[in-house]
Amino acid sequence: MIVDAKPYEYTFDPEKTALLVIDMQRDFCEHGGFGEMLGNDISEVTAIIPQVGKVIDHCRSLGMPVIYTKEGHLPDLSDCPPSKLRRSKKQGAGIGDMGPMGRIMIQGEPGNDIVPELYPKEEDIVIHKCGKGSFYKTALEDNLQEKGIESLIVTGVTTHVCVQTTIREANDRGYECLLIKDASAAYDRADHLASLQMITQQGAIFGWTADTESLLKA
Ligand code: C5J
Repeated sequence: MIVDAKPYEYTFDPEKTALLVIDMQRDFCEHGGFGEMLGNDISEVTAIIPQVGKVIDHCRSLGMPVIYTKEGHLPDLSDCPPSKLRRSKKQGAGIGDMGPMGRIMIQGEPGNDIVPELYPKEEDIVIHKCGKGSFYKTALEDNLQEKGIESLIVTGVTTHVCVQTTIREANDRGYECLLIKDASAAYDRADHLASLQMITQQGAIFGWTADTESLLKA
């Protein structure tokens, strides 16, 4: 399949492609979550939920694996670097502290879950990650290799943090990544736009970008 994309057309075989849905969690997308407690306006992020849903439905219809990631930590915080913990507390959103949706950024707490609109199905893969990149200390690479995946369609939040880190990690591992522009977001639109530019520059140095409509047309 060929998608009208930047910096030039993106070609993928649905049988060798997976969809990544990065961190579409209540903690990042809903009022009272970690993202908002850090001082962010969540409107850019909530606005993409319907688009992410469209991409998920489309990729499912093509038989592609759908892989969700969730950023969070073990209840005893043993997988949280002290630096990350310190900085979160300084920002007034201490990881592990009690927040409006349970303990902030802790696996199994209501805030750590995927937003209800995009809830994973039984057959989907859900990756728990403690870092920004989805490959760091996770089984993602093994999952992809088992399925013979060579290309990744990427959606989620936030474009300049977990999404871009994951695309860079994937690129170094040889995956061809397409970021869906209107199914990804940062709290600040400038960060989102800068990330799109960084990914596609120098002839797709990290990957390609396209909008949902172009993916659906392909
Ligand atoms: C952040 C993420 N922004 N999912 N995480 O801390 O991008």
